[in-house]
Amino acid sequence: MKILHTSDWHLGKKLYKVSRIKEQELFLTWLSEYIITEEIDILLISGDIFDVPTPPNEALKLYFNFLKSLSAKKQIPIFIIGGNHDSSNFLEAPAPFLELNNIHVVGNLNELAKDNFSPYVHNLNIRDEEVSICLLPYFRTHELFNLAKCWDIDIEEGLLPVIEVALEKLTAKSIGKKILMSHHLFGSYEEAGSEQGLNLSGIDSIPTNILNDFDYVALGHIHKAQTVRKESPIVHYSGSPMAFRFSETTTKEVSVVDITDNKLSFERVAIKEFDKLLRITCTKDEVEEYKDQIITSWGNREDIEVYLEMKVKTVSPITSMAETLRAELLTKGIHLLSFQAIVVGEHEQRDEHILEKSLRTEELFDLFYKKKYPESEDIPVELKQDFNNLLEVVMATDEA
Ligand SMILES: [Mn+2]
Repeated sequence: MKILHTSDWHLGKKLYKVSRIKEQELFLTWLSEYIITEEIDILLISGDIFDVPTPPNEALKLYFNFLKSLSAKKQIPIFIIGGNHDSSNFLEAPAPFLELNNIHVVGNLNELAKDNFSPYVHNLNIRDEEVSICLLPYFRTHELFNLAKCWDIDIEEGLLPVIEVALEKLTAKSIGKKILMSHHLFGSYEEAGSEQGLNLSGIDSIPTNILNDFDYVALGHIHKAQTVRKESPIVHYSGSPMAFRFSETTTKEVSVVDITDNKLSFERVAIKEFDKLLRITCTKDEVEEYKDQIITSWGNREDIEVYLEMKVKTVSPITSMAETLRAELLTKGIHLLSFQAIVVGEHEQRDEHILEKSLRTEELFDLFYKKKYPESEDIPVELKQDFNNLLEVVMATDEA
């Protein structure tokens, strides 16, 4: 049995007032095709479906079109929990219709407080494997106070016992391999920079030892994909499918959980890139050179949207450069979203090559090769393979 875990779509989110709907649609098309070709049995979306509580029409359309087209092609159970950006009522409003298509949406803990577990625990048997999907949507402090009152829990020492009891109640109803979906901060994590702060009074991060009864914890909220615990249980943030800030440069992924012979394992799968967010900091004299480089590497790309953020250090104020540059780059399909001229003293005008910092190692290698051998077209396949192998060895050593 295969389960795909994703989160933090933030449908409708803009970058410097520019809509990302096109890329979000490309991602959802990719996801839908991936689910079909890889024969995924269950889809989990761990919160922050939308960027704002009342999303724009185009974001809503995208969401429902995705659910509809996937269900039409292959009806698999889909589980969706609310995140801190979602309005729980808004998300749950179409739930009765979605249920008809085996799509389950939970936005808050209201039913849990009434000891109605049916929205929160789903026991499934697929391909002769048993699994429970437990849904714990993003919750706020007052919801925990309410649960403490309903369940008569002493909260003098803090609210953690309430979460513990909630998890115990969920696992008590579970069978087979147990998967928990949640949208909170667990263990020690590293933020991507585009997350909104969470406020759960007195709890900065929920310790992962209260998750011991689960086998896999499918988290949302942190936009940088990462595993915060490797086993018993695996606790993993799938991350957002796209970068929301120029400072986010890590590969975007989804996670695929496999259950075979009652054994659970998981794999991180890179998403095809639908956009490129580039940052340049350079001196006024270097602008032309960088512009040409960007156009050579990323101009006229049909397959991705290219966005650029530029900081130019100059000793005298710059006039009109931004508009000319913006217009020229746009003819090559590159969107200059931000242009900032920074007036510095003569001695401060040091060149700083920030472009390199916004690239992944493989891309840096491409760039290096093109600089070194401007005549040649592409990197020879064998050389690239050797480089990738080397990279894997280095990464493996790093992790150990
Ligand atoms: Mn988010």
